[in-house]
Amino acid sequence: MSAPGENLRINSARLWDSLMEMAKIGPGVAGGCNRQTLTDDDAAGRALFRKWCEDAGLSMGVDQMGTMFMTRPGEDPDALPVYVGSHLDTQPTGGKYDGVLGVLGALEVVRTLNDLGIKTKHPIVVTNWTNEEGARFAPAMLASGVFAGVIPLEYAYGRTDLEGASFGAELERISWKGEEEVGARKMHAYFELHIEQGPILEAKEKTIGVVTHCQGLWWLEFTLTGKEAHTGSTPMPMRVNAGLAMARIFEMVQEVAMAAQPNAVGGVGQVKFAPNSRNVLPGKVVFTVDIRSPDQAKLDGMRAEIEKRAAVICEDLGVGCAVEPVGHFDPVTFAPELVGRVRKAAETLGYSHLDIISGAGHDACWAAKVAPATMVMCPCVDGLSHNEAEEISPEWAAAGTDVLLHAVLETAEI
Ligand code: HGY
Ligand code: MN
Ligand code: MN
Ligand code: MN
Repeated sequence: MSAPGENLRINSARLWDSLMEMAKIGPGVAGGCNRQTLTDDDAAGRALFRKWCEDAGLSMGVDQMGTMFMTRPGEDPDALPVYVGSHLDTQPTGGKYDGVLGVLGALEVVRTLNDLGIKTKHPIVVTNWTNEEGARFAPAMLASGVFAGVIPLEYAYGRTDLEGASFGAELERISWKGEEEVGARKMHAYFELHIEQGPILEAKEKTIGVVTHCQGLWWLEFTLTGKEAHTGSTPMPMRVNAGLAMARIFEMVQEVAMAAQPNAVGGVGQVKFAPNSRNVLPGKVVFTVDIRSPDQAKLDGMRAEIEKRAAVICEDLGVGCAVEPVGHFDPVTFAPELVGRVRKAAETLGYSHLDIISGAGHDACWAAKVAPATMVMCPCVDGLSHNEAEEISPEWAAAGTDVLLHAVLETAEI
């Protein structure tokens, strides 16, 4: 099928209006969004997205993880669909575009095809994956991980948030537990548009990221056991200080990640002290170490070194140390044929572009396990994301969605 012409573009104003409308649901306190997965705000965002899709003639399917599949029929009923999606859930202090651009960009592709009366051979399925962020329920990319057959459904249902609510109960509570068996759907291809969430494209003044790979990840949940005691009257030598062990492990993770440069990262975003009282030494400290690299050996090597050195740190302090991997995927190579279509689309449309490895994880990483998959990226201001100040320009949003339109159309075949 010949590639679509350079004049085929999406409706940029309509896309931007939809982004701004969705951003009003679960607003943050500083201009971003707090639409965490399976909250009432998430349910409201899902309802709005469903209305927009049904107004565009799409029919809804929902699987047992609550993932929304909105189908535009194809001319060939036997042709496997082309899936195009991302996620509507956000971080607690998230931006307006992380995930949302990919879902509403996919909807804009369909809206544009409707405007032009373009029919495709393969159906197109606009997809909203449940719990991509992993902020409330670890791990990230939970629903797509179950879809790819890597994470068991029961394990996912049993995941709990900091208040002890379970994923399965919350999915029922907001009435988004579907009947479809997770993973029963087969994909012809999967595309995901996403903001870069890093500084490279903006710094190199490139409009489109042609995503060839995504770095791999480990989330290691540490549970350190100390002895609760008075912070005032307990002599230093008598302390079994889990908080001190935590601090030394944080410093060590930084050291390991810096020693693994140039393509490695490591850090901690969440810590839970118990009893979390100012004048009680913590009896329990729970935190998740997040390490990533596009290099498999480096990724697994960092994990081994961190676990080994953490055990020594804790032994020195008499602190108990348990580690549980709560998230993992290996470095991902996206489908070269689809990557080539993204690159060609950027060239046809006259957008500057750069091959890039995704620093952040995405549902595309699990989709790539079960189908040819790839991503399209656009820059974000100062490379900032997972921050309410996350910002992109309407031009970047439109450019990314134009490229998505062309690559999807070439794959879904007119
Ligand atoms: O953690 C990630 O990379 C994604 O933002 N969930
Ligand atoms: Mn995302
Ligand atoms: Mn994110
Ligand atoms: Mn592995």
